[in-house]
Amino acid sequence: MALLLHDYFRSSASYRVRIALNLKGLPYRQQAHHLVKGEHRAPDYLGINPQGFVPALADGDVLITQSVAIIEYLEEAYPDTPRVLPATPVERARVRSLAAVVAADTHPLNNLRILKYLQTELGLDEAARTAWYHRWLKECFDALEARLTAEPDTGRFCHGDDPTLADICLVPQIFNARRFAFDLSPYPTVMRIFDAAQALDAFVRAEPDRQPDAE
Ligand SMILES: N[C@@H](CCC(=O)N[C@@H](CS)C(=O)NCC(=O)O)C(=O)O
Repeated sequence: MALLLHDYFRSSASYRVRIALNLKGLPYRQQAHHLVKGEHRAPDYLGINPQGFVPALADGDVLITQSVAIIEYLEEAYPDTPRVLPATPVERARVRSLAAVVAADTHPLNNLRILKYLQTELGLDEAARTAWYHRWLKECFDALEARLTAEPDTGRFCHGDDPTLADICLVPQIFNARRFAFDLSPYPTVMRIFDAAQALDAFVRAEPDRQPDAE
């Protein structure tokens, strides 16, 4: 089997790639790197990804980092698999734009190294760190709820009736929100789409607690 995913069960960026691989029916092996134990900063892993992030995907001799780049690679390198980007440039732009609300503008503010920095360098206590986390989740979900409710291309999923990159980014962000006790009740459209995604085996199998390294 050619595909090897470097991941961690709780990593939402890795979770995105697991969903995409499952939707595409591409078999893959996993190699876990325990983030809390700092295994992603070990020299051997920095040789794979000098940024010290999971995920990274090895496809034979090809090594790709950054979850959205990995998913777009899979889309292009395996064109006979189910698509996670729609057909037209306008539709693809909408899907990428929704995905970027999570992947570009929210997740980078709330990942492990930022939370560690707030704690160890800025001395913020747990309540302040949670307030930070919730602050950026609120901006994210307020914007997504407004867009997904108003825009006519929203369907059963974020875009139409099939899952796309936008849903792939949304679902792990909702898992993060729940883990940090963020109230999702003001977001009925977002949660309707979440429920639609969770009805699919490809999303369920990618869940953090179902991974071999889950604790
Ligand atoms: N933009 C990157 C973000 C990757 C990322 O932040 N990964 C997190 C886990 S979700 C990580 O490895 N964090 C390590 C750290 O913060 O020290 C992607 O989409 O792949």
